[in-house]
Amino acid sequence: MMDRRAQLVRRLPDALRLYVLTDRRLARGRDEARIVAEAIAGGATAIQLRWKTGPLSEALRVGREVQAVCRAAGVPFIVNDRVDLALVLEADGVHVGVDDLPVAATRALVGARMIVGYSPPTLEAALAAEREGADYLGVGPIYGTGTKADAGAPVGVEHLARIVQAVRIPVVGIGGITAANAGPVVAAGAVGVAVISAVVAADDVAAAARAIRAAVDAAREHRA
Ligand code: TZP
Ligand code: MG
Repeated sequence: MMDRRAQLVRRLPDALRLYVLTDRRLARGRDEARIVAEAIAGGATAIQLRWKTGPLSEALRVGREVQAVCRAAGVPFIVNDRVDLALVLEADGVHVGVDDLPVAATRALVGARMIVGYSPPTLEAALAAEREGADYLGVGPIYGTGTKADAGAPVGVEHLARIVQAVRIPVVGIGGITAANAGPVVAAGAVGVAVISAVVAADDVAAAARAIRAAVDAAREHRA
């Protein structure tokens, strides 16, 4: 019997086609569980609980709700930043960046229990993260974005392509991605796209997810 992480790792190239990250500030009063349910109805294939404001006890409560929605749909549930929260929730994965615990320390804490994602600021950091046990990478910001204040300047799809070619683990692009510009991200070799505002802030969350998913699937089809 393959363990849970091994099964997830094998599914990752498909599970990361449309990776939707929550953001309470952009949700216009709609709660995370509702946004996530609608995003999944529209075709989101992975969900990340991205909690930047408010107490962790609240994150735990919201995380349980979001996780239940993901479980019912068979969609991976990944926790951003907080390894402790991911462990308590028994999430499918945890995603860390330069301001969080390093990949090696994260892997040491979660063992083989869950997948580990990382946001590498450079090609060298991408290679190091792969060596240290990251299962996938999120590279960005690909395009300009107002969602993450410290995201830095856009890195572009050429930088993304260089990382895709250098590592064996799946890579998603993130930052300023919409249905209109997702194609080039996938054409550069990403398995999919990670999105916040284009889905979470949309009037019709399901329709927004559906449009981006269609763009990703079309670009993947074109590449195959
Ligand atoms: N990391 C790099 S850019 C970004 C993150 C979390 C924000 C992505 O949000 P949006 O609204 O899809 O540009
Ligand atoms: Mg982080």
